[in-house]
Amino acid sequence: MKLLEGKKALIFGMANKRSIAWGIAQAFHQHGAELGFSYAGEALARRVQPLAESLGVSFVEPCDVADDAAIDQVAQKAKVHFGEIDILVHSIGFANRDELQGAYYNTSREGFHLAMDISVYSFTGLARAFQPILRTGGSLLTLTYYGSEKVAPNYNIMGVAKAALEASTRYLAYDFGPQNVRVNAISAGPIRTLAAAGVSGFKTMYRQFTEFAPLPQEIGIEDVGNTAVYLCSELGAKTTGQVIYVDSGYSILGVPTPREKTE
Ligand code: NAD
Ligand code: 0WE
Repeated sequence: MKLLEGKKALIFGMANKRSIAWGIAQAFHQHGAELGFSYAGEALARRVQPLAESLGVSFVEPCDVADDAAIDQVAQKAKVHFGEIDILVHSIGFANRDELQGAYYNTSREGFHLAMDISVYSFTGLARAFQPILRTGGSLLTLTYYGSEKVAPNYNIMGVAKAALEASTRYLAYDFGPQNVRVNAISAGPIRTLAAAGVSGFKTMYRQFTEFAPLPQEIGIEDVGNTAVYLCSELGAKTTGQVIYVDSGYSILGVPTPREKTE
């Protein structure tokens, strides 16, 4: 059964074949959606173009979400290419690498602003720019992480940013409700992507994840893709403003404990 037949989806945040955005793109494609991709800058074109071609995607546009004019431009181009769209996926996050280690209180004002701008404001900015061409029954979707709710050592400013992103999801859901556009977030467990590469402590956390989680299974980009399909399809009708967990149940734990050590 194809759940997204006739729907047009624009996906932001593709970097390479490990990107969560790519997992979502593949799942949407399998479910019959017509796709468009946007990526951060020309440095990524070489990686994104072949992925787009492999799914027959012709709308592939750069957009630095720090730039209002760039957001307006991609919205204008999408209007020309698609007319209206049904789905917009925001799979973007960024903080300075040096703020993702050590004490949170060392976050600089500039680093704080940058992380909030790229990881939080951009979702709201995109929502505003695309509002006129979002079709009724459509969906906005963003990606978040459990470090928004509980302390994940080193996640620091990104945890604060994800908390604000989740709050934005609720306010946007309220705003877009009358237009019958739903707004949700997927909270994914740790996945080895570019954004996780070289992050201090990620390896340990990744290894422990499957020892602790209710389901002793790693999270893949295809798992996030499948949940994105459900949320953005008719199956997700009446769900808006929510954070849906794709985390093998990790977030239900009060006392994460390695299973080997339980009797
Ligand atoms: P990724 O590196 O593949 O994707 C992050 C994307 O953000 C990249 O494509 C990058 O180009 C883009 N980006 C950064 N600055 C930008 C800018 N100024 N303009 C436009 N795009 C910009 O890594 P990912 O893990 O797929 O991350 C996607 C989302 O998923 C992020 O919001 C991340 O926080 C979230 N997430 C990741 C994990 C994980 O463990 N990997 C877990 C939960 C949530
Ligand atoms: O949201 C993320 C990734 C966030 C991220 C990662 C980087 C690394 C490279 C944002 N900006 C940058 N900037 C860089 O220069 N995740 C959920 C993955 C992640 O990142 C962590 C984690 C987890 C999990 C950082 C510290 C601790 C845990």
